Amino acid sequence: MANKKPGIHELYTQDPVAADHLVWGRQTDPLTRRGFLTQSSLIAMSTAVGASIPFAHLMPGGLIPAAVAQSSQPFEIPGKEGLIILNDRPVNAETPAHLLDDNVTPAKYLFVRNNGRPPVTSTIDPDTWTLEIGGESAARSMSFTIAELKEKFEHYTYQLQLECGGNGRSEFVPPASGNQWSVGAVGCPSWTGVRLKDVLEDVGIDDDAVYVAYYGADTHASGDPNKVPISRGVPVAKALEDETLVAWAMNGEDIPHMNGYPLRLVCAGWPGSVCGKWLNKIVVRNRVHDGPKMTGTSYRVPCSSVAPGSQVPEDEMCIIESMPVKSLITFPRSGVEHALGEKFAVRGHAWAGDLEVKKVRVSIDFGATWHKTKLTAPANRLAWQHWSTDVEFPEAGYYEVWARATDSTGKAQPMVLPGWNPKGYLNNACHRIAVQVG
Ligand SMILES: Nc1nc2c(c(=O)[nH]1)N[C@H]1C(S)=C(S)[C@@H](COP(=O)(O)O)O[C@H]1N2
Ligand SMILES: [Mo]
Repeated sequence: MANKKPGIHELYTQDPVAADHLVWGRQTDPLTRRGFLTQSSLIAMSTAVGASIPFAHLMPGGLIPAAVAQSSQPFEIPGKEGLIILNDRPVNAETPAHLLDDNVTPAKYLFVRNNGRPPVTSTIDPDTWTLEIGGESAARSMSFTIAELKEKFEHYTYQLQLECGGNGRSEFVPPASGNQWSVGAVGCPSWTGVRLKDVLEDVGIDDDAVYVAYYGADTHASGDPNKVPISRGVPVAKALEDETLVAWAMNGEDIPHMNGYPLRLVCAGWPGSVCGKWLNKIVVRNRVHDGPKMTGTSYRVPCSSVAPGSQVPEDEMCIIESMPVKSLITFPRSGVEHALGEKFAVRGHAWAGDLEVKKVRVSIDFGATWHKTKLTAPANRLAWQHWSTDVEFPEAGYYEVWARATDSTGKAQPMVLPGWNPKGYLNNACHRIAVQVG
């Protein structure tokens, strides 16, 4: 991680003073905030705006060029639209809640969470791409081309939700390092592929198998070819569920490059990090997998709750399994104006990790009273569900609409922040939108 170079945006959101120092070459004058771009940062800045900057010598220190700041888009991600880019090295981008309104998330609106450098598009050939199966508890080593997977095993299509374990991280206090996701590191496209269980049955797995893990073709952010950016896994039982897919298609088309083209694992309901992108290897392990991002504080939370800001010993951290119950308000967008007396239609989705959502309720009085909504059944297991209702406001003024889902075991979302944890995972607090009624 030490060698990882953050982009301009990440630098400025995380530590503006240090960013100034880095980009502007020296500490800027605190009064005038005027500094001097070094030659190399001038080049970086020009690259970011896509042109030379004639008056660069007059730019106040610490200024993020408006072309970059106003759009909050340092660059475009091919095939994506309207995403908020949180980091450009590696690329991490989330979807504003109102763009997640579709029941099946379109490719252009699926968030991107990269831990390293994706394989370069020109090096990816779906015809020669192979998936290797191995590991100490695989009965043998085998390798399949995508054509062989398609030919040998039955195809399945499921709508499966994907949510980053760190979704909602930006709200934790004290703050947790990492991408400052708001609510949009989630989506629920439809995936087509073969069942991992069918592939593993064909290869054969030994009785001592404990975990099934993935490797992908992306490389470490530091550029070190000997380092793996991420390799995570799940216990055998989760890997062998009907809905765990080795997928080559999303919404009936090739998977977008940034989401794992040409092959990815989709193992829904758990942190998105178990769904290996650019999938080229599966290992069946005789122990809990120990790849990068499986250990330490990565995708782990204190086994029992701790005071915010605590130091938690490693052996008291537990691997995150099923994600907690959660919901989103996807219509209307926050900040909307509404005429008093007219019905106010509100809707969104809800999901609950391995479980189903039993009910979603909404409140317009900061959680004092709750109203029922109409909730649909999931398209299939591990797909998000849709809820909708009409709300009436008693008088003009500022309101917030809060949504709160309850899972099939009766557990509801917390209205505010759930348990603090060192890396800021599992924030399933109620989503809320602002409404001006006039
Ligand atoms: N090979 C590989 N797989 C990966 C990752 C990665 O960086 N490399 N990121 C993981 C994480 S942390 C998440 S949340 C999901 C994100 O999937 P998406 O980018 O398609 O939305 O992919 C997972 N699979
Ligand atoms: Mo993630």
